[in-house]
Amino acid sequence: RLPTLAVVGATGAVGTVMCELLTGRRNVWGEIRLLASERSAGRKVRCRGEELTVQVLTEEALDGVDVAMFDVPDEVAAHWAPIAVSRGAIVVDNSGAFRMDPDVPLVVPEINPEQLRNRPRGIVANANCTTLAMIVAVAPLHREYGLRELVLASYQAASGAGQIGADTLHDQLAKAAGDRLLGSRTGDVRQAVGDDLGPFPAPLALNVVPWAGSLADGGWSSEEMKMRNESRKILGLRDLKVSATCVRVPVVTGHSVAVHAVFATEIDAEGARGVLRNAPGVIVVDDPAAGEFPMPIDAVGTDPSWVGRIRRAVDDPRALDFFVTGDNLRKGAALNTAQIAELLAKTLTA
Ligand code: 2RA
Repeated sequence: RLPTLAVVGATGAVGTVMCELLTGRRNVWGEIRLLASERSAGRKVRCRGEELTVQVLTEEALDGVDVAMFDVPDEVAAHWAPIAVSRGAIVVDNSGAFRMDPDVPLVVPEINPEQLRNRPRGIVANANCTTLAMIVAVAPLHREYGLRELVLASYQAASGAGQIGADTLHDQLAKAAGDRLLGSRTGDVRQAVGDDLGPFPAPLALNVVPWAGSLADGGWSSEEMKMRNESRKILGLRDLKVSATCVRVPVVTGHSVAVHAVFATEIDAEGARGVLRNAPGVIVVDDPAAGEFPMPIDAVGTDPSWVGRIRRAVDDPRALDFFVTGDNLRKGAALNTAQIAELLAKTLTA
């Protein structure tokens, strides 16, 4: 019997991409069950060529599920994931509820798939989308050169804040369109965009907002702390120095990160390019003379992390600077979750 899969949170921005991925990827599942809140129940969603009706998430709806992919808010995951486990499922959770739990592995299949074996709580966590885009490129460089420090600046897309984030950006762009004074001394973007800021603390259209997540200690944002803590856990480097500045930019989908990585040994750009060309889940797009850079408009809808602008730091032969872009709804969320779930399916059917 092929395992039964549940998609919990099937109608959100990430859940929708999960259903698209299940249609396009090699089929390893028997029944697929789509679950969501009462608000979305009854909706019809095409998945794997079938039209499925979204059911309400209840304890009974989880019965018989072998693997459950969760994409719901932290508090919903914290409540429902243990229930799904108690009903017999292995949960792959895309929220932040369990990522730093020492009894929950934080898995990126290209980097630490062996950690899937040890899951005392029956839950496997999926990393934050900003961490994922970057870590897929950083890990192979770490294996080759020994990572010591990361200094990061993110350029995060609106859809990282969910469908409401993408909708808010489109609405604001529509309100701002055509007014050529906007953004100049005489054109007030705040006034043009109005009070509806959606999930963002300031207008995103024609702007960048150096904030994502909630306020953490010392003036850091929760998103910045996630980049630090999750990088340490995934790479198994408890003392890795990480400083991140997370910034929201007016891009619909595709998170980017400018990376300054310091290694134990000297590194050169061509050697790093070679390592990255051979790394799973990475595509090198690095020909500035030809105008080729990794950018969200090209990376959206694709699976890999796109890496470019690779150069050795001028002032430190052990440091490398590069730019990485990935689809935050795919590798940053739905794809990594699906890859983990597929590895679990393999062990269940072996
Ligand atoms: C964001 N990383 O982009 C968050 C969502 N997981 O807002």
